[in-house]
Amino acid sequence: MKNSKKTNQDNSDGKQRDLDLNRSNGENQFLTTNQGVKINDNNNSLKAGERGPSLLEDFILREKITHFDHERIPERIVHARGSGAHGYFELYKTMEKYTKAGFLNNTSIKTPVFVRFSTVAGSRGSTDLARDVRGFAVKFYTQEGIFDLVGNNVPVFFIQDAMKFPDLIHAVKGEPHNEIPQAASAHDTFWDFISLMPESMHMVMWVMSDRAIPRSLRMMEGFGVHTFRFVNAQNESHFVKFHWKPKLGTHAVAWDEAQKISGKNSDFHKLDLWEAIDTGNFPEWELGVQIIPESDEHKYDFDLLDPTKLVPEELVPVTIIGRMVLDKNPDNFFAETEQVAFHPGHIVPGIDFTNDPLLQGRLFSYTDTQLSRLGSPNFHEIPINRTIAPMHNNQRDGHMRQEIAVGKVSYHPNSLGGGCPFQAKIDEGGFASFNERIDAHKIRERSESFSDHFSQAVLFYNSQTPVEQDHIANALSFELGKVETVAIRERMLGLLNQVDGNLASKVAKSLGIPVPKNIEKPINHGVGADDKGNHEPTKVKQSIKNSDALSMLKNPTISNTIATRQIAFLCAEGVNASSVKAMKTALQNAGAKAVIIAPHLGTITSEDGTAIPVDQTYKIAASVLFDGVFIPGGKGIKELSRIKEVKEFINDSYNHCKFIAAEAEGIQIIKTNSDIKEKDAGVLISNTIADKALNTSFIKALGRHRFWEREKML
Ligand code: HDD
Repeated sequence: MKNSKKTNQDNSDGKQRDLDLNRSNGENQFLTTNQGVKINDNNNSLKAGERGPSLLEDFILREKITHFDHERIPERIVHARGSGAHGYFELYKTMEKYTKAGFLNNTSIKTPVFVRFSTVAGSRGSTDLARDVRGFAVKFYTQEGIFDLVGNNVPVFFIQDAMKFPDLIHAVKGEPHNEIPQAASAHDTFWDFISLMPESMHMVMWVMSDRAIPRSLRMMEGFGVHTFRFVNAQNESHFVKFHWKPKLGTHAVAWDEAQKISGKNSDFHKLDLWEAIDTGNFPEWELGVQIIPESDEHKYDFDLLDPTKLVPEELVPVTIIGRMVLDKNPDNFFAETEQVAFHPGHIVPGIDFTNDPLLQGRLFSYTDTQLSRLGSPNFHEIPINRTIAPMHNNQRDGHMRQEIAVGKVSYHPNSLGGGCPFQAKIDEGGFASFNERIDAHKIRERSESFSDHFSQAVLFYNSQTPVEQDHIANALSFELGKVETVAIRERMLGLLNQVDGNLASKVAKSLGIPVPKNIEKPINHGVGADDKGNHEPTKVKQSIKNSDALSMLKNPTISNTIATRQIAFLCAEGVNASSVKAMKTALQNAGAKAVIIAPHLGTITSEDGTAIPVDQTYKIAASVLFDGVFIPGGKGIKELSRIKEVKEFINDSYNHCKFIAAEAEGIQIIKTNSDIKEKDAGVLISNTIADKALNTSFIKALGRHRFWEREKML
């Protein structure tokens, strides 16, 4: 099937054309069985008499029920909940100097991609707004085969060695006796494990930061995490770290907001991505690389092979090399988003692995998990997974095999098939692993260069703004407050104290216990890099003290656009139409969306008799689902004082540090109908109807996303 597209050079819609072969549409068609027999009655089973038992011979009923009974497959062991989208990647400038990968050499090729974003810990039906890492997996359908960049929205990982991965996941998932809690790390087993694994401290800082509660999947960074290799045509290798930088900036919600969103709309992120693509607001990321020559392998005060470390952008700048645009929603969630199978081991010539022990373990795990999840070694034939590059080999048979391989030869070498399919020489595109020299003893140990567990946790914490540091302390107070075992809380305070004394004291205060002076070593293992007590955690002096790129609020790539932001207009009968229209137009011109909320659906009538269509009622809308609030003027607007949801709406917006604007009579609603006592710079008001200056300053303010300074006033 797929061989018909082998010579395709215009790659941009190559995958879509490939998927067309499997797309079906029942429009204007008869209903049939799976065998193509037209069905005459889809409402009644075949019975012995009107009130009699169903007959076994009813092949239509049996087929329908049997298929239904087998509709589910095991959910992913991690990253079970996800959202997918199609798109393309295009290169800005050739990377030929570093890699021979075709899609990174030729700027005229648009490479089709399929992306799946996910949470990690929760089940398929869990909330989008869990405090969690987000998966950021990209499948590039290149002309030389599939390249999967299976990353996260956090650039480091909890553990250094894949040997600990099952332990980490067992600890974070719902506890085995009662499967509680769902999609949450705030429980004993997770923090028990973490408190015994100081190597996790850097990642813990990220996960306790607002990075773990993104405003949108479209507004988060992505990272390949491990150090990979680029290999060029001369067989020279460079180390490389991959970064995705969102065009809309990196933004988060507040923790209280996240919890409320989970109740109001647990599909918040999924829907946001879907609607953005559906309305033509295609999300976009730039791909950046940090390239490090082989000769610099030992230059840094951390080990490039240690996945709990990042390479600060101040040491090695990120070079932007291309962009990815997501421009098409999947047609079918199960066929595409659920069945897509990523694997860090899917690489193409020009890209290679390093000896990062976490990456090495992943190389085994992903095929293995697809075998149990998708049920067959033929999962590469599922449409979303199949390559658009030519594919021929001597692998045969197995469950659900689709390919009809012709001929009698299925081995190599052969003479009967003329030696085909034949091996490719390197200059014909054949993959050859980078010929790194390895001369070593077999050992089960970690390198001493992996034993600094705190320096980058400190670097991350010190690089945050005071607001962000407060959020980390609050998150830790929440999480450890839910931990029941006091010894675990104490051990965590001991570890936090090694990151920052002030942070540990703040959390200790909330937990009502002192920061322990000496942490007692847990009885089961040394709190060291290995169980043999070798390489106790050490703090290495970092060559840099601060990295702005680590802070969401200081990040130099932060974007001030308000494109696709949703702004709630609190309206009622008798609103001033000009006030609504002027602000709506100004927001729309800046790319944002005005959502009219009123006591009932249909239309409301303005002061001057204009009918204004209503988008949502106060029973449905909630502040946490919006980015900002506008209360227009108009005599009828005082009616809002009688609607109890309005008060909650305004107070939540205020408490979550959102920008609020009000005009004329709308100001009175803020004054009398909320807890906002003092004017602050995040509340913008004007007595004039359709005030251009107010509209402009509101748009500018919304570009800052949040008025976090307000937290100090609350
Ligand atoms: Fe993993 C899924 C990312 C370590 C084993 N992982 C999975 C997905 C992402 C990541 C984004 C979801 C892919 C999708 O949307 O289908 N995983 C990471 C990152 C890691 C990491 C960035 C560290 C840097 N993972 C990791 C280790 C192991 C696994 C160390 C095992 C040794 N991961 C899996 C898995 C999953 C998976 C069990 C579950 C579903 C799947 O693979 O397809 O094999």
